[in-house]
Amino acid sequence: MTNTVRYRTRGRIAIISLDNPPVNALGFQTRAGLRNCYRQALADETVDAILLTSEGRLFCGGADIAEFGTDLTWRDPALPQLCDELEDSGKPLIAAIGGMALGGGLELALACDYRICDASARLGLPEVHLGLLPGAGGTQRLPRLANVGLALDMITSGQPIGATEAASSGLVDRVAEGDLLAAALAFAQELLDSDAPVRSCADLTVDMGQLPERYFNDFRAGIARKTRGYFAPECCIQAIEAACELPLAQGLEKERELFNACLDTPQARAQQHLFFAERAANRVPGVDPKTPARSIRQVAIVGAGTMGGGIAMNFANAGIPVKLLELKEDALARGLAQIRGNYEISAARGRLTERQVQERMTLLQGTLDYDDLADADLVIEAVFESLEVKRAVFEKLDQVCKPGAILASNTSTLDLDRIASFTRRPGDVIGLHFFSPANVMRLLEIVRGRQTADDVIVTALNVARTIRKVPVVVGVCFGFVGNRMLEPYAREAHRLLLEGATPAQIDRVLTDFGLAMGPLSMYDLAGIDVGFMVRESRRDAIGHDPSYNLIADRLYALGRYGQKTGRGFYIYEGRDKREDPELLALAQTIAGELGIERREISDREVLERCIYMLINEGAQILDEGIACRSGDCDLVWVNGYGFPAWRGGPLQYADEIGLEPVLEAIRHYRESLGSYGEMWFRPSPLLERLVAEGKRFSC
Ligand code: 3H9
Repeated sequence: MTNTVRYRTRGRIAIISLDNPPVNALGFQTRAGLRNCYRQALADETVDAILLTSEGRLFCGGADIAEFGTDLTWRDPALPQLCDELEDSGKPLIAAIGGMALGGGLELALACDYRICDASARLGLPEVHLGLLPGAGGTQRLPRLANVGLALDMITSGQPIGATEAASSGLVDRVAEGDLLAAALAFAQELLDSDAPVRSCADLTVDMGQLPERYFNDFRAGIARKTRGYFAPECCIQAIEAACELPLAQGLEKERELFNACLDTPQARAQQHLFFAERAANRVPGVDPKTPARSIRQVAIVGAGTMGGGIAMNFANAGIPVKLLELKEDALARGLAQIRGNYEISAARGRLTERQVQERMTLLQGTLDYDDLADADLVIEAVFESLEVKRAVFEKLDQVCKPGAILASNTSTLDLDRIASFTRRPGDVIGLHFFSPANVMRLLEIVRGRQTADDVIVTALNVARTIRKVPVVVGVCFGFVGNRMLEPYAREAHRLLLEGATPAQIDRVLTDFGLAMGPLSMYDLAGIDVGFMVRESRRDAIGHDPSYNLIADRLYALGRYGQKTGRGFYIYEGRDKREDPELLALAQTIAGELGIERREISDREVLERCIYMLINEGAQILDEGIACRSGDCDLVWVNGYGFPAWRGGPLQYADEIGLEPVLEAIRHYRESLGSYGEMWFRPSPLLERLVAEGKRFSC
């Protein structure tokens, strides 16, 4: 017995409880403790049945992810062997599941003879989010106990199901009403009274009769877009196919083979890096996490444009009342209509009921009067990106808002400390930078000003959790983390056009690398006019390079703003886009004007110049302390800019390929690109230091 597993008896029933806070992860010690308790119960003649349950708020969060990559994962008893041993119990073994049963936690339960859960239970196999498949029998037992369709959905999506669905699919035998332990003991007694048999998945086969022809291939095709670039989903499907074709023991062997094929891969490391990075992002150096947060019951948004409306929807979706302020009646009406339109689209797609649409709209109240914001606990400004416009808003907010209200700006580039200085309460001012569309994108950059109070930061982190965003706390600089890293990446994409690459080549190279969208398509979508305005405010920082995004400036002058005008880097017809010969000619003309030699550009050069410059800027940001951890930069780019999660983010990618080749390539371009190279290809001192010390970004 160890202190992470408890053993006790009630009459002739043994109760084994996982007690390994915070999530009862199945590390080596817990597995060993569980096996000892189980063997003790089997050996004890006074015990007729065994309950496997847990202390704490959840049943089990699965294998201990921190053990992956160490020999502890396979130290006896490894989780698959432990599950196999439970399967052969000889005495009725009942899993009593309270709260979450995830991954290896659910696999333990599947190996038991019977399962009972409470009404709030959530059962899932989320290994695919870690670049893995369930490796302790989940792919073999789930389709046998429930059905193939449910197994495919749960295992390839990683999404958990609730108690009702678990019961109706046969995954659990009973849902407890009231106290779980009492119900589980009663269930165990019932089983004993009725001489219920021990059961084994080995006796079950998957019913293939109901499956249409090409079932698995159709399923593959159905998820192909979502799983583009990922390795694990295909392994999940192959393991479930094996469950349909092979006896349990052989299916388990196949599962182990596939699990091992995933375990030690860059993708698994990348996805696990993101798992821990998301959790670490909630810890802000210098801020005590126990600092009491302010309570946020009423929110207000200034500006009912697309961004303001999207931000407002996040709060309405979380059941928090929102006031939406605009200066003019028609702008307010347009903003509210756009929100309603978005909800109606969700309803038409079956994601919301009409009633939910109504409920959310009722939480949104439009106003033209700043005085109506007096009772707001949090006000988020989402107005035009100009310091003067923001000054007017913050001066007004300072007058009308109650003491203790948090005043947030959604600025994406401006100096938050300047914005805070427009008020008499800079400690209450913070940046909450949402990404468009704000009701969809998961990222929230929380910008910590020089004077932002600790409890305001802690509150912002809580707010992010409430509205289901991934928060990353960043410092003040132009563009914070995301847009600052975007700058060199995009600069290279624009410059490569002048040197001889085409938009289609550049976008293809980066989407093949895994980005959701190529940089030039992204600028067409975001608006060439928007990029131009940002550059206008930064001419002092970029003016020394006459080629700096010049092609985009020319497109702006031609009124070619991208998708919204039907022409930008591409020509658009509806959603289709095609290459524009005029753009190619324009690139040639500009190159001629600036004396840039045009040549054939290799795909490798496109990739290295864009991605390595992105990495280099990330390093610089880390060195300046704008981001606290490399994982923070990675979270920003994965959740806000479509960087492939299976690569773990730009800095994790650099760690994976090695920092030395990155540094070498930057030095190479510094020399080979002449004065342009000298201007921009400066290795970050942090990158140089890490290479010299043989270290990586993530410690
Ligand atoms: C698996 O099971 C493989 C098997 O099929 C085969 C094996 C051979 N391990 O998220 P929270 C830590 S793979 C280690 O903030 P919540 C987490 O890092 C596993 N640590 O809590 C954090 O630490 P810190 C499949 C873990 O209440 C703390 O616990 N399972 C694990 O918001 C609190 O976490 C999964 O993928 C773990 N498994 O959410 C489930 N889980 O405080 C992964 C958590 O130092 N876990 N930690 O930052 C989750 O999804 C959520 O943690 C959970 C609780 C929903 C359980």
